[in-house]
Amino acid sequence: MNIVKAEVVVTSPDRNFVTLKLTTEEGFTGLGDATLNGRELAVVSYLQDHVAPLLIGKDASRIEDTWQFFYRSAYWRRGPVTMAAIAAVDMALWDIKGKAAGMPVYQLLGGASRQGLLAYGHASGSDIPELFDSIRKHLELGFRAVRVQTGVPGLNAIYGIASQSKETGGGEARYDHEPARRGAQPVQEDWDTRSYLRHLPRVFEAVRNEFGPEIPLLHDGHHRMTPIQAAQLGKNLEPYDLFWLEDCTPAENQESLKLVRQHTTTPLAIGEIFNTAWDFKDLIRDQLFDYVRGAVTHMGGITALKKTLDYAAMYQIKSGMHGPTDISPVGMAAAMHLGLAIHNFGIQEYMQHGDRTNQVFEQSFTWQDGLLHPGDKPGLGVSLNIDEAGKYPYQQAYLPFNRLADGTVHDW
Ligand code: KDG
Ligand code: MG
Repeated sequence: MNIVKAEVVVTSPDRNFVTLKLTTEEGFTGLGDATLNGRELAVVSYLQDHVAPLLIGKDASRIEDTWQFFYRSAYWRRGPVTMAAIAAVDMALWDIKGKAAGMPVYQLLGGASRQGLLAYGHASGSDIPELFDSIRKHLELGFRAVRVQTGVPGLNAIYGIASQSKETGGGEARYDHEPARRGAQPVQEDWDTRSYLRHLPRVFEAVRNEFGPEIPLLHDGHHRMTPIQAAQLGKNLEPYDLFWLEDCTPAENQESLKLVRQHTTTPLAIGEIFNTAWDFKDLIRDQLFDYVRGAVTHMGGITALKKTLDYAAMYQIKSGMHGPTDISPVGMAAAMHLGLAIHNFGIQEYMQHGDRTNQVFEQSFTWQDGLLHPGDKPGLGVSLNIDEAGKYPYQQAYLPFNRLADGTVHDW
């Protein structure tokens, strides 16, 4: 089952996506997501210049061997660009294996461990009334768990708060709407940790009072706290029984989680910016967190993330795979197949792609009663409409960044 064609498709329907498409001599095709938000073209070059030529003539059925070949033969290990490229190859090979076997990928991974995947949506508001409206809307949409992000008095623009985009001309408010971020320079936002730490527990108190104790609530700290600030926040949020507090400190300093853990029982999620099992290894062994945030797209694919999650399972640490809209529908499908098969599934992030994205990527997943299911089409269940993709060329876009009131750059 040799690979005869390796194409890299860049498209920007609602935001930029990078997709690897492999074709075998029998005519099977496989798709892999290689999207690295804000640095997309680096992965395009890595794939086009260094990976695609080596794929031609390779046996598509040898998934593990191909993974090891690309990881080890590069010599320069790890890093988001390399691992997104390897992830795309790995996903595409699983897709092909599923099509060749006539089975959905989750069957190849051991079959379903549950009926569907509990998914959380992103509720947000610049103030409490707006936040309540957004939570209500998510509950109406069928979400059974919600992430809560809120504006902070005195700050103009912060991570995770929906606003209306220029392009939708005042249509539905979304915080991820990339056209607002398109341009030659990243957008500057502002930050003040003390105001945030004072404000957030009041918001969660109000949300629990309004929506009751049952609904799982999540929050993303997005790497903005020092260890002691994170410890303080985790402790102050304990009465509101969070499902998780995510990325409370910058991930590079893994030791910091020891300090956070000593002070709070609020469950911790970490690792959406990690890219190998090695980034998680010591944290898992020391039981310093509760949910693995790794994305199939950024962790080197299904093969690598499954190994990490199997190791995490030995410590009762569960999955919480990253699933914002910068993970393409192909990457989301891969996450759903993996999440359905593993025993230690925790929750799946699900932000819902826009209509144009859904026209470019035809998908077979279902969303019912708050649960996602990848569907039963052979492979990953996603096909790429090349004509539609061609309508939307790459657009320069960056993630925003933060400055404090005195002008200091801060984690975003
Ligand atoms: O590309 C960056 C986003 O994926 C990230 O900011 C989203 O933190 C995020 C989340 O939890 O979805
Ligand atoms: Mg996050």
